[in-house]
Amino acid sequence: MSARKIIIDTDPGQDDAVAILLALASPEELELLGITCVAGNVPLPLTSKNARIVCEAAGKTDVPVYAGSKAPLARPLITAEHVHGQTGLDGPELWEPQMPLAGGHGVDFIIDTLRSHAPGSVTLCALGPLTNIAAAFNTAPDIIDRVQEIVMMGGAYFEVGNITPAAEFNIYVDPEAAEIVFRSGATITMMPLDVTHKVLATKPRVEAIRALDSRVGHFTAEMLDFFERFDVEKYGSEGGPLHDPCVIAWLLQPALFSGRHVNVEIETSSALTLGMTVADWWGVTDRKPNALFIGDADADGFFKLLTERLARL
Ligand SMILES: [Ca+2]
Repeated sequence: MSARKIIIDTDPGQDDAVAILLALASPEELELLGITCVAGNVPLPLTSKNARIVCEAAGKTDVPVYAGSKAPLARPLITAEHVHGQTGLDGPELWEPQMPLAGGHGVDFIIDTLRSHAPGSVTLCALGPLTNIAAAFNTAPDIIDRVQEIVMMGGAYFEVGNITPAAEFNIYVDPEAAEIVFRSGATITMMPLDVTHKVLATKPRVEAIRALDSRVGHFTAEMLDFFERFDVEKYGSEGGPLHDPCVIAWLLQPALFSGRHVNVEIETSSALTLGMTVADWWGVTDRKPNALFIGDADADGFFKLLTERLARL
């Protein structure tokens, strides 16, 4: 079987970085056509720099990295330095990347790539606010039917919100973009906090990655050392949740996950619940299912996969 073609749309972010590394370590299954960066965890100049640092850490500098949208579609940007640190990648010692940014806008890259490949042959992996993907759908509605699948990290239902009591960060930052994507008719698999909060980088799991004793192993372990602080303090959990890598792990080993096809609508107006992903888990409406809402994961299996793949870099 040939590798599945993917674009990673991202706002690195330590967990984004681990997701990118997992994809770069899996060329048999995933052909990474390009990385498009979006403003989210930190502003665009930092996310587009961090994505290149991650590629350089992996020694994979031939992947084009594009800068995309610098602000949400209709709102001022909200960032999350309180989780990710001032750089977005706090933890390891960072460097100025040698890799240049690819020429052109990330949104144009998404449009051009979907138009130039066979319909149904390119998967979009969305690891940040959905601004770039919504902007691409707005500009070029013809590409929506050409998307194989959108696999995204975002939202929450039973687990409720992290940035507000009701909303998860990626959706809250750009709810209008999320609404466009969820109403687009594209095939969507979502990794909400309900599942990502079960995939915790506990001490023994981080130490297994550090014990790889490679550049990538140390880089990853040092990011996770920093990243766990926020969640350990807030939730009393045993480590930081590896939100975004769930997206890539799903593509590699879907059997690690389980969920339900449900209807998910995005709240875009309420001051109280803005950005909430209203998931009809119990089927109490006649709204048509539009997303596979993942609710559970085999966390040990996930870390076995991650550690084994990082060892290849
Ligand atoms: Ca992210």
